[in-house]
Amino acid sequence: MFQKILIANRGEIACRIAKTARRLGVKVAAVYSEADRNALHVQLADEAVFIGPAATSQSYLVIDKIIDAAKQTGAQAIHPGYGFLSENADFARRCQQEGLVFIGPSAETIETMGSKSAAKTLMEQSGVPIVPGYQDTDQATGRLEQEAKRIGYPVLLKASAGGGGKGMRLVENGADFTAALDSAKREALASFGDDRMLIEKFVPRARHVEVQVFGDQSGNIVHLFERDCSIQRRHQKVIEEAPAPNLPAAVRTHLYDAGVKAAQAVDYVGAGTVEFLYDGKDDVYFMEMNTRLQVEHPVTEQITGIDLVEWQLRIAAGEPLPRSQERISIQGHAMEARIYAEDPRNDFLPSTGTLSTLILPHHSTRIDSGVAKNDTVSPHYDPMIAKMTVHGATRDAAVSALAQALDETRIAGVETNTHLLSSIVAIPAFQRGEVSTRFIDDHEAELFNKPDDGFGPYLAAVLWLKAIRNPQGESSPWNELQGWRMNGPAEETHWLTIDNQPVLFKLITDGNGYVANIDRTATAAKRRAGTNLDAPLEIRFSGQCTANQGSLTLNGQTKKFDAAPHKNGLRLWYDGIPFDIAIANPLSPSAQGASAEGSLVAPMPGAIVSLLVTEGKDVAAGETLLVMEAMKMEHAIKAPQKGKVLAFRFQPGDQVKEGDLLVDFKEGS
Ligand code: MV4
Repeated sequence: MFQKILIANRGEIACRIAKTARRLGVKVAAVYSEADRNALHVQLADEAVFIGPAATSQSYLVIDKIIDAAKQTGAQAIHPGYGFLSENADFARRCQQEGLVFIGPSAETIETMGSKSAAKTLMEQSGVPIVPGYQDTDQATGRLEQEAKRIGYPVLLKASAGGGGKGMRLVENGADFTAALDSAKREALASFGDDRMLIEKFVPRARHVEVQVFGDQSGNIVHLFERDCSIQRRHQKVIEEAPAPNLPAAVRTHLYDAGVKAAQAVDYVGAGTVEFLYDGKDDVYFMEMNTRLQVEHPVTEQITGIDLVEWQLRIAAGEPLPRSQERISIQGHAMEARIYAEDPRNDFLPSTGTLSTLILPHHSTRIDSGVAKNDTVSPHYDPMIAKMTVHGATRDAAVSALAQALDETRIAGVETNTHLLSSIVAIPAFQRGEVSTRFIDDHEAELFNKPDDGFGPYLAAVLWLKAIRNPQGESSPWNELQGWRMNGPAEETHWLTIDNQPVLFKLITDGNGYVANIDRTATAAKRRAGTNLDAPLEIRFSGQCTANQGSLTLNGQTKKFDAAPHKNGLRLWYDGIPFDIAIANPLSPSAQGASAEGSLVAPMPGAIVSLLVTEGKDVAAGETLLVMEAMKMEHAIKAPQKGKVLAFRFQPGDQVKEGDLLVDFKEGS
């Protein structure tokens, strides 16, 4: 076994690899960028090497810096984790030239599998089923069009160099072919610098099933069963499980056989994943092979009891596969959910900020995370906060455990997909194992509808404000804003923002409860409460609250809630459902009305991609003014209302900070 390895990664996967290495008595050297000085993966390592600025192109992706770090620390091997340099054939080759062990397959294997068309051709020759299609070198438009017709519409265009759905287009009929081809090629060229295309018959409502394989240096190959990763959003997996539900026994056997055959065809060494499309009936088709450890490997670890990183290290060190196929078996069912810092209601835009609250379940749940409370989610890296993996005797048990784990999660300071994940797990079709790649689209209404929040969360927020501003009755600067009368019922005032309007809550103690008197002019509040807009709004309620939890009784119903500071307001989990409530500062001018400027600032740090209108131009509400790129995604900045673009403050290529004003804009026309 190695004495020391270098982990060329960060975040949860770097932490996960470090834990296994240390358990095996292998010393761990980490690398870290400027943004990661205090990161968990650095704390878990025996030593760490600084490799430069936060931007990955200047740190984690620089081959020379990683090789230097390995030499400097005397590491014998490099574990690339996933992402970054993990599927970079040049890097694997360079390790070899420098006398370092790359923990993964050969550079040739990485190269072959890196080209979708080369991989498909090889798989076809090796007897692995592939989706009927065209993956040859002749890329003339006429030829591609002719092949699409032969295959039969609908077809899917895929970038040969691609992945993650980039450069992918569904073409329903011949009339749309050339336009779709042009746009797919353009996207592929921009993303991969390579616009070669392959064409496939479209498999409707496909499922994504993948086989975990392992090979050793003597040519032995085994599989560790399959995972189902069909629940995805924008080609990003969000829930994975093992084994795949509702998979007929014959399909399962066929799948393992195809996975092992694929690995054999490239003399596979180490951990690999062979991805297949399953048509939901009798057929599976090879899609691609990932020549690395996958994010979702914990579900396989849970059902097999095997530490996949340990196997990777042993195999890279020259040991044989630790177990033969007969000695690898499935125990129960495992499910993983990925918690991301992103906003599902805003097109899954990544959300940066400080994890001011981070409470993850600790009973019967495996947590893989690379962050701690008060760490920041930066725009430079993948916004995954944590993976939670549960294991049950049956799939039903795993579903319940995952539901509970998600319900116990409390994160504030950034937006997260936690509630979306809870909603997915609550859908009966999911509970029956009826998953497909269209699952999130098919259940959009149930998954994204804003819950009917009524007035409860706002009154809970008032109780919370009361608790944090005056915990033991001592005075605080906030109390100075509050009315005070010598003889009369105690009256407090609290401001909250409802539908972008500041709303005044006057709170009068009345017996064991309170009467909230809500500002007559607060039309948004009244609309929410469903009252006559002219009537004074008085609500009787009772409840109690500490700094982080409370209960509220309204209309005879009592609801519990948890609360935490969130950005400039608070996040409430009212009856288990998260609500974000902004606290209005009655003294600030922006509280006088919704700020039109708000949407013309950079929502996160990034770079300006393009300016879409000329300065001085009149624009309609919602018209896209410019495009910026942040966290590897393009984001359109739109006119908040009808108006005129006076000036752009930045040019394409400029870097902008979160909150930077991007456009001088005049409302009206
Ligand atoms: C497909 C497909 C249907 N038919 N190929 C490939 C890359 C991946 N991110 C999406 N891919 C698909 N390839 C054929 N011939 C459907 C998808 C697909 C998908 C696959 C797995 C999981 C989620 C998906 C969501 C949309 C489309």
